Amino acid sequence: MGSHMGSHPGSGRRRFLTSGGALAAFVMGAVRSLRGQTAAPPPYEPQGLLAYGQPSKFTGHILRRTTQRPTAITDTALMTPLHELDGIITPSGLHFLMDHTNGIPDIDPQKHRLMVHGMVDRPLIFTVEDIKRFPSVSRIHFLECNANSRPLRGPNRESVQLIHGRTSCSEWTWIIAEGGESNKYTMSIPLAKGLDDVIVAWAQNGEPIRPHQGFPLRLIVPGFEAIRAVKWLNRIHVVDKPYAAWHEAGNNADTAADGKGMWFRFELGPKAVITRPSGGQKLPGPGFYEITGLAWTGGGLVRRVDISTDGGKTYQEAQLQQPVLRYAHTRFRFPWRWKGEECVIQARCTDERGEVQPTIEEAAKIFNTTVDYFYQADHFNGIQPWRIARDGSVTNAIAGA
Ligand SMILES: Nc1nc2c(c(=O)[nH]1)N[C@H]1C(S)=C(S)[C@@H](COP(=O)(O)O)O[C@H]1N2
Ligand SMILES: [Mo]
Repeated sequence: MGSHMGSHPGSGRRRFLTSGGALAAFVMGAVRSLRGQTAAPPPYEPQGLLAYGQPSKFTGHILRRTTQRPTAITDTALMTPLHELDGIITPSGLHFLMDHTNGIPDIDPQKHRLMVHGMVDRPLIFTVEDIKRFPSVSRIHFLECNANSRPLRGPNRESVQLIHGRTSCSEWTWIIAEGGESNKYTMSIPLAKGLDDVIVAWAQNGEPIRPHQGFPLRLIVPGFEAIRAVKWLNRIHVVDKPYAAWHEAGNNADTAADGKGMWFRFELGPKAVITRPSGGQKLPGPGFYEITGLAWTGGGLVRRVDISTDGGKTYQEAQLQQPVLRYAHTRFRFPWRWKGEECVIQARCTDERGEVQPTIEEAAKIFNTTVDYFYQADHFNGIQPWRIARDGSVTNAIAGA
């Protein structure tokens, strides 16, 4: 019966409904499987490591890392090991973590509530189960901290993880924004964006969102700096002007070339980062290598990525691996033969708006600052060069500059 219906869904269904023979067979089948169920032993529930699959013990070095020692009440920053990963999805346990809070709240989803109030017809309060009853959709989106990719210098700032690891990409499941911790994390988001594609997510990579990422509910604001993506979401207040809440007033106002503050500059610029070969790695000898990495943009789609192996004098187009998705990491690949000479490799992203990722010197002009001052810049998207020495070791060519 199953294959019959599968090949001709419409007519098969009609025949199934009208044919007494088929119906009789279905009822008998159901009785048989019900009997089978009552006789079956209870399912075995494995414990500990078997109940939730763990990585190989030989990959224990693939961990989030930080440049600063986390303290009880200040920022916690853990960076994704981009150089150890491939594809476009960040495993949930390796998603970067950036908190301006006093610890990860331990929220019981049964007790959690989401309130929507302010300029709405009537205020609404949802449980997590209410949220999950709405029609849902899942989409792949990156998050990137406004502080990512600062061209940091110094001994601990040599790797792609510690420079660019404040970005990760997940499949978020969501329906159609204050956090649940004690110091009231509040963010403003323009209403037009809210009605467009801001999402209340309840799942990450197919399972409930991890506590570090905002369990049980978080906001995702595709393409905007991740500081807007409120975790442990419990309140969406619809208002007619931005709040300039404490966390956004001091934290991320850039200065434009005319000297004015650029508050509420939400969208991230185009960026491509070579993850392999990258700082701290070593090429064992001359020969074939694939240059690969990730590109993304707050402008929507990555249009192209170009690779230079001569420090930016010439560029060639890399391959973009499918799928190429709006506001998602895009994997690029470029076949390359290293002849064993010293060289500088770098990647440059162009997005669908036609915006081209600037060099560090160009970025300094855009942000009206000097290259030396950049270690404090937000939204930094200058091109990151990696130097390959004759012995194959790879270092940050900004740090060495
Ligand atoms: N409630 C709450 N939401 C928050 C934060 C926070 O401290 N509290 N940090 C923000 C910042 S600065 C960033 S970069 C992202 C980081 O998301 P992640 O920790 O899931 O990677 O969450 C944002 N949402
Ligand atoms: Mo951030």
